[in-house]
Amino acid sequence: DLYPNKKAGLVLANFSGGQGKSGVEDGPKYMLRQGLRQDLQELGWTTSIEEPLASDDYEKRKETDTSDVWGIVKRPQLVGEATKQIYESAKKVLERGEMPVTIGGDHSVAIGSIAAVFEKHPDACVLWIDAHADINTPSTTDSGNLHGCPVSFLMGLDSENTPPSLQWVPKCVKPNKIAYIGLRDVDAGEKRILRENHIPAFSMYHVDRFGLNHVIEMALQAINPDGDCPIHLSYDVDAMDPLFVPATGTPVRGGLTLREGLFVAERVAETGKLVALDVVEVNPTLAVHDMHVLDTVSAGCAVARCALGETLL
Ligand code: 6HN
Ligand code: MN
Ligand code: MN
Ligand code: MN
Repeated sequence: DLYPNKKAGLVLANFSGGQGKSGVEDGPKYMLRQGLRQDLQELGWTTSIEEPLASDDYEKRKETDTSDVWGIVKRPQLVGEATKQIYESAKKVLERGEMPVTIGGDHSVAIGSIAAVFEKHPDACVLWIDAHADINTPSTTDSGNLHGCPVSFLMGLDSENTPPSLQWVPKCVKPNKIAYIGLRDVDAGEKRILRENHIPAFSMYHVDRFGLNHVIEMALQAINPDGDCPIHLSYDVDAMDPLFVPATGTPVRGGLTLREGLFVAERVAETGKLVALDVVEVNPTLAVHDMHVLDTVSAGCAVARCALGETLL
């Protein structure tokens, strides 16, 4: 069996402070209401729930956080605290021998989950599935939104400008240990960082040019050439086309189809090396029709089920 112990710890990362729109904090609630926990249990997984953000009202604090007086990035204090809590929860899950499944929330929450995974598995690698590279630094970001920056903190880029509240983040991800698939909206500064660090980055152009199956093989080959490294899959649902995933904060047209999006998760499951999963950026309130909510939430749940082995026969 690919997953011999089949225990997952669902880390509810109901956090929106890495970007400006509210509603993304409700992602976990909607995915659970859609039946995610039961779905995983039907697949044979034992599930536990961690609520790292339950002891504080981060949404309320979001309105009053003024820690951005220190620089251009927004709400570094809030993001630093929330991601630290998520990190502690994911560590607990890993210590129990369970797989952390972190449900966002915006993509800044991956700072916490990935930091925890690298502490347990220093030889891990990251597959980052996204329309965006999320590798802005405090110097390159235009928006100041920290959900556009998690990778740069995890890599220790531009560390002289790391806000104090994020200085706890371990510089754990090396440039040859992360690969991207699905990119189509990458800022100029991010392109330079990707190029200068030789980070394997596959855009929608590469998906069209080579086909998704081959792109996944190239990505895995780049970060995990011997196939023996633990894999952290960080899945931003906006990697998929807004036709299938409309309710997300930074939609970009021309993305993966629903089937392509799920195929990535299935292929990662097939490696037998998945040790952690993030599903982020489901924002139910951005839906214009009820059907948009259902489409988006269902797609997020399907990513989790596929990554945890649903479709493998
Ligand atoms: N996400 N590159 C843009 C920024 O604001 O830095 C967009 C980031 C999107 C982040 O979707 O997780
Ligand atoms: Mn809300
Ligand atoms: Mn994105
Ligand atoms: Mn993202």
